[in-house]
Amino acid sequence: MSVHLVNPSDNSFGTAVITPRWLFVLAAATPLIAGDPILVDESLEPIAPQTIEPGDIVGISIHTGNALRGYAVGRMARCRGAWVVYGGIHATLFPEEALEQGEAHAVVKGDGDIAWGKAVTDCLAGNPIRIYEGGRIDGSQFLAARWDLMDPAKYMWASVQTIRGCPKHCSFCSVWRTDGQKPRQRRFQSVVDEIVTLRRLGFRYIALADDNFYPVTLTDLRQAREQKNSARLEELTAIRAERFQLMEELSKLPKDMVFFTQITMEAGEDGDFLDAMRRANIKGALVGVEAVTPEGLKAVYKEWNLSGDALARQLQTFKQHGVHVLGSFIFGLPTDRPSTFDATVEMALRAGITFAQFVMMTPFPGTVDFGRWEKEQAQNPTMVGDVPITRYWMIPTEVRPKMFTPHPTMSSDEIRERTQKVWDRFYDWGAIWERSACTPNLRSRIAFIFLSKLYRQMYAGTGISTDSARRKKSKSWAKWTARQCKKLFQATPMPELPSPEWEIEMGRPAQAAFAGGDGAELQGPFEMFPES
Ligand code: B12
Ligand code: SF4
Repeated sequence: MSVHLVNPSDNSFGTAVITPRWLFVLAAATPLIAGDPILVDESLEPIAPQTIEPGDIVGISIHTGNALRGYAVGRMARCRGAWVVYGGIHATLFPEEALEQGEAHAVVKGDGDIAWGKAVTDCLAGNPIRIYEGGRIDGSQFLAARWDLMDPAKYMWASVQTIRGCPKHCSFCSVWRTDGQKPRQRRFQSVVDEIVTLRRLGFRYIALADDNFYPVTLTDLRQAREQKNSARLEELTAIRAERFQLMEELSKLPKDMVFFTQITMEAGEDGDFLDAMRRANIKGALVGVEAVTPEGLKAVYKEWNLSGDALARQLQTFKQHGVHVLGSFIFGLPTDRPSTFDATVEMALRAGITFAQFVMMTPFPGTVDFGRWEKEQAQNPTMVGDVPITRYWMIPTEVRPKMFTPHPTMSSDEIRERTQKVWDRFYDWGAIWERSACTPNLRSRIAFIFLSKLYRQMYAGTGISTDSARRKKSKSWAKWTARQCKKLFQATPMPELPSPEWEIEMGRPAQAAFAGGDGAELQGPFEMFPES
C-alpha cells in the first residue's frame, strides 16, 4: 500500500517556479505507519496511472483553477481501486462536488495538518467518513514541510508559510472567509528551522507563502489606543512583536538569502517594519494595488488603499526602504473604462515598481463578488453547454470563457485585448532594461531581464493570452526560459549550515543562529535585489 499526494495541473513544464507547499506539509502529516508518501506535482510531469495500485490512498489538492483536472485524476485513481481523498480551498468550499465529480471517498475541509492523518488511518482501516472537518488550527500546530522528499533540481523557489488568515475583507478574495480574519502566526523557530533546511539543500530564494505578512497596521494600533481597548492593544502588540522577532531571526541567516512575501500597501506607512524587512532580506513583496482610482477601490472594498499621486508615493516608499514591489492590478471592475488601462500602466511605471501583474476580474468562490454574482444568476443562469457559468471551473478549458461576469460598458474581448496591451507595455524591452538598473552588475541585469520575460510569458501562456496559437508559442518559450532561470536561481548547497538553538520554554532563541554567510554567494548570478 502506498500513499500518493497529487498536485493536479494541465500544464507540465518540467520545471516549476515555486514549490506547492501543501504537498510537503501533507507529506509531514502522513502517519508513519503509511510510510513515505509518493509526491506527484503535475506542473512538472503528469501522473502515470500505472503507479496507482488497488488499496493505495490518493490525496488530491484542488483550488478552483485546477479542480477539473483534479477530478479527472481522482476518477482515474478510484477506477484503479484506490481510496480517493480531496482537500484544498476548492474542496473546502465545494465538498459535495468533489464527492460527486471527483468520485471521492472523503473530503478534508480546511487545514489538513491534523485531519489528513485521521483520513489516512480510516482509509487503512477501510472505513473513511465522507467529510473531515480540518477547521482552522492554531498557528503553533502548523506542521513543518518534509523537504527531504523534494527534488531540489525541479524548483526555483521554495515556499514557507509564516502566517495564515487576513484581517481585511476584500470583495474578490476568499482568504478572509476560509482562513479567517484572525491572523494565525506560526512559531518563528519552526519557520527558521525550515529555512535552514532549505538553504542546506541549495535554496536561497524563498517565497513566504502568507496571505498577508503585515497583519497589524499602525492604524489598528492607533484605533485600539483611541478606543482605550487595552485587551485589543495588547493582542495587536503581541502579534506585531512576533513579526519583528521572526524578522530578527531571518536577519541572522546567510546574507545571500532572498525572501519574497505578500503584504498590504499600508506597510508603506510603517518605516520600522519595512526596515526590519530589509534587514531580514525580505527583498520583495506582492502588494495588492488592485485599482488606481478611488471608485475602483471602493468597488473591491479596499478604500483603505491609496490612489493617484499618494499611491505612487506610497509604492516608492517601499523601494526607498529596500523592499521591491510586485504590484498586482485587477482589470474588468465595473468602474473601469478604456482610459483606466493607460492610467494604470502609467501609474505602474511612474511608481517605480519592479514587477507588475495585471489580472482580469475573476469571481472566485467564497468571495463577496461570487456570492453577489451567483444571486444575480439564480433566476436565469447563463449556460456554456450544460454547465451554468457560475460553475465555470467545470467547463472544459478549451471552451471556457476568459471572463465570466459581464462588464457594463466593455466587452470581454475588449478588456482582454486592453489588458494584453498593458502587459506588453509594462514588459517591453525598453521598460525592462530601465528597471533592470536596480541590479548591481551586468550578469544580474541579464538575469533580471530573463525573469521579467519569464513572468510575462507564464502569465500569457496560462491565463490571458488571446488565442491558442499564441498560447502554445508562449508555453514553449516559457518552458525554455524556465530552464534557464532555474540555473540562475541555484545556489551552492550549505550542508554544514548550523541550526539555531532555541530556548524552548521562553520560545526565544538562546543565541544568534548564524552570524551571516561568507559573502561568496553575493557574487551569484541573481543578486538583483542589492541592499539599498
Ligand atoms: C502562496 C500562494 C500563491 C503563490 C505560490 C503558489 C504555489 N506554487 O504554491 C503564487 C503567488 C504563485 C500564487 C499564484 C496564484 N494564486 Co495563490 N495563493 C497562495 C497562498 C497565499 C498560499 C498558498 C500556500 O502555499 N499555503 C500553504 C499551504 C500549506 O496551505 P494550503 O495550500 O491551504 O493547504 C492546507 C489546506 O488547504 C489543506 N490541503 C490542501 N491541499 C490538500 C489536499 C488534501 C488531500 C488534504 C487532505 C488537505 C489539503 O491542508 C494544507 C495544510 O493545512 C494562497 C492563500 C491561501 N490561504 O491558501 C493563495 C491562493 C491559493 N491563490 C489563489 C489564486 C487565485 C492564485 C492565482 C490564480 C492568482 C492569479 N490571479 O494569478 C495564481 C494561480 C497559480 C496557479 N496556477 O496555481 C487563491 C485561490 C482561490 C481559489 N478559489 O482557487 C488563494 C486561496 C488566494 C485568494 N486570494 O483567494 N499563489
Ligand atoms: S486580498 Fe489580500 S488584503 Fe484583501 S482580504 Fe485577501 S489577503 Fe487580505
